[in-house]
Amino acid sequence: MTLPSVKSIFYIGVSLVGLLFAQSALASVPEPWQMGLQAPAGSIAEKANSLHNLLLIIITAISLFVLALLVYVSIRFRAKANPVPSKTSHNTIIEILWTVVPVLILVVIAVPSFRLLYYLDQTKDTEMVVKVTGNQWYWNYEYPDEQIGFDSYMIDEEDISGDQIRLLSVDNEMIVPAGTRIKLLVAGNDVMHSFFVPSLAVQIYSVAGRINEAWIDVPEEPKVYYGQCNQICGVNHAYMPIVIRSLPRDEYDAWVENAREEFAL
Ligand SMILES: [Cu+2]
Repeated sequence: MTLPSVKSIFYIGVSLVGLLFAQSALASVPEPWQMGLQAPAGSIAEKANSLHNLLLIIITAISLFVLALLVYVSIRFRAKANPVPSKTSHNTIIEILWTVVPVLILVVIAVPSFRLLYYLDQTKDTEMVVKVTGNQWYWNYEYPDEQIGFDSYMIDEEDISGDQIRLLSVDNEMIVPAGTRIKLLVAGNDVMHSFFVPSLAVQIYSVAGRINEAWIDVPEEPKVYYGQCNQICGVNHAYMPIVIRSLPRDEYDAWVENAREEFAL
């Protein structure tokens, strides 16, 4: 069987599992008993997802191979079947093989891995900027070009209403236009935090005194993306979620107009 067909069978399997655990089309949010990663959104997340799928095939094959070898030697060379053990200490061919083959496997992994790293490292062709600042224990979002800035706090459990999600919904969401490439400038105000939105495959540290740069590709379809702080930052670390809501351009423009008054810098 050739590799592509193994791969396609694997992807069909993954898609079937995906269907079983289908997520809400309107939000990227962790699901109870979720299998695998959240559905990827945007070009970075799609590339990260396919790298993950490739690695899954490779590590599964390696694990099964090692298991098969262990089972084989445990049976073939057990004391009963092999009372006089071999005193072999060297075997040049095997030593070359177990050096060269892992090197080749690492090269196969390194190529797409570096390609992805360089892809997400270059913040170019972005259409707008949002500055994100981590605080104990909330996020602050600033839109420098629009002169908007506001804090974003988690909604307490007792105040949850409607379709809000416990531990994930916030009072002021980061609103962005759908189908836009956005530059994130991530800074910190106190201890280290980490801005992490799994479905967009963005995770970047928020550190006081420096600005880290990242970018996200927000897909065309309006959606809500949920994330959380991903760096232990104190007693309320678990209570500073991230919500990015993408809106159609006209709704976004209306929001900006309103926010210019409500959240003027
Ligand atoms: Cu934290």
